[in-house]
Amino acid sequence: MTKVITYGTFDLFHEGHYRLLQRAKQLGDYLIVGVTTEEYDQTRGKLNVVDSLITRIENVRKSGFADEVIIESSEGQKLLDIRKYQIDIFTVGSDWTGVFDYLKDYCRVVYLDRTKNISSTMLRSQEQRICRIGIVGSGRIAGRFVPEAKLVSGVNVEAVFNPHRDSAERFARKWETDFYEDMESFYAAVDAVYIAAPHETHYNYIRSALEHGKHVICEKPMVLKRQQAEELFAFAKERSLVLFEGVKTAYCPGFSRLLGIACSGMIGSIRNVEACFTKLENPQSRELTDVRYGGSFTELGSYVMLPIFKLFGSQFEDVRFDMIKDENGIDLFTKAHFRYANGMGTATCGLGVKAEGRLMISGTKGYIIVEAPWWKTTYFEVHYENPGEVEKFSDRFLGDGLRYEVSDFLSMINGNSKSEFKLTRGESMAMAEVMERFLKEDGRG
Ligand code: C2G
Repeated sequence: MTKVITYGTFDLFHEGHYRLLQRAKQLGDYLIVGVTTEEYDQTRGKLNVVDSLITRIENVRKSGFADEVIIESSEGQKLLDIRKYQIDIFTVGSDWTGVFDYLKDYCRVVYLDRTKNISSTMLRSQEQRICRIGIVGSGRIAGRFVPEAKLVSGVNVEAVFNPHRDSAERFARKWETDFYEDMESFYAAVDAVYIAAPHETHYNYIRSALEHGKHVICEKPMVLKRQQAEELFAFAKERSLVLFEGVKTAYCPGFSRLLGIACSGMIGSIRNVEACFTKLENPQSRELTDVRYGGSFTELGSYVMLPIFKLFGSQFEDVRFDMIKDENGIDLFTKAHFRYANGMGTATCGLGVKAEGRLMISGTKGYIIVEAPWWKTTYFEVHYENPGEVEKFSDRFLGDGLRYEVSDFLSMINGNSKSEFKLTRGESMAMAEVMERFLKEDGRG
């Protein structure tokens, strides 16, 4: 008897799950299905799981393919199960290709093609929509989005769009999605879009996506003019569509906790915030060759402005810029000095000068120091006048961190806008205004 095993969350049971189990069963005579517990999903960073474990087990049973259902509650259990149940074949969808090759020493490993077009669940009780997300752009950032979105239950990365067909086709083949070079057919296939295209194309893509009734999450900087941000947010609101700016730090749990502690009064009244983020880029990169939209501040400014706006608000009294430029006039190292009624902020970023990537929040009773990579907030310390008195905090930041914004995007699409506070429209508009003032002062306005 050939024994087969597979594992999954099987949340919002849909045809992708059904077809996986159907083909898994065909691989042998006896199929064991491991269903993940809530705790294990938490540990491995699978977000937005809607159904309870019991419901998910029931839905697997109802499919009729499982001879036995077990629960998967920890990392490493797969190997134990393969020995315990004397498994001949381990199988899982092809979105995991390579990840479980280590099991080849113990049984055959088969990756079954994942099902591409998932639009709704097969739940007898109610029709749950699976949010079909399309990606605009097929570059480096788009590539980071797919594996992260896969770990958010209830979304399916359906398609990629790029006017350059070969780039879209290559991306689609790698990430097992559909691809489109034509905008209309792309929009027809999705419910929401993630825009990961060059900065200067964002406005037009957001506008057209909203006109087609699609929710939008756009990479930072969303737009480079305040008026554009105001117009797009108003248009989205008018159409009851979600539009938000993807500054991933804003959505990660550790950063939310940091803000909570900073505003709790532990360090007194906040008077100074200094954020620094540098990343030495290849001088031939787009960021360091595009004299119109390139440079450090358009690339990294959103990150280093974020903590200042979150802690002081976006109604700054004044902002001044200092920058180091290369021979083409591209800013290699830029500081934005913000003046508030009762405080000051310094946002420092650089693609051509290396500095310590640190976030420091200074108050009247103490200060908080967050070492690099503070933008993936995992650890920070609260210090006081007494150097011996230090409080330490740590949090998890899973994978590339985009899953948190995808999870909040989905929950906002599903109507609970509790995530709106993480990066408000007002803050995004203020960021667009600062970008606009920077470009104007830099003679690129
Ligand atoms: N699947 C598929 N097509 C989809 C979606 C999912 O074939 N459109 C497959 C997945 O590849 C997986 C199974 O269906 O083999 C269950 O998918 P999920 O519930 O999303 O589980 P997953 O997070 O992929 O976890 O230890 C758990 C395993 O790592 C699988």
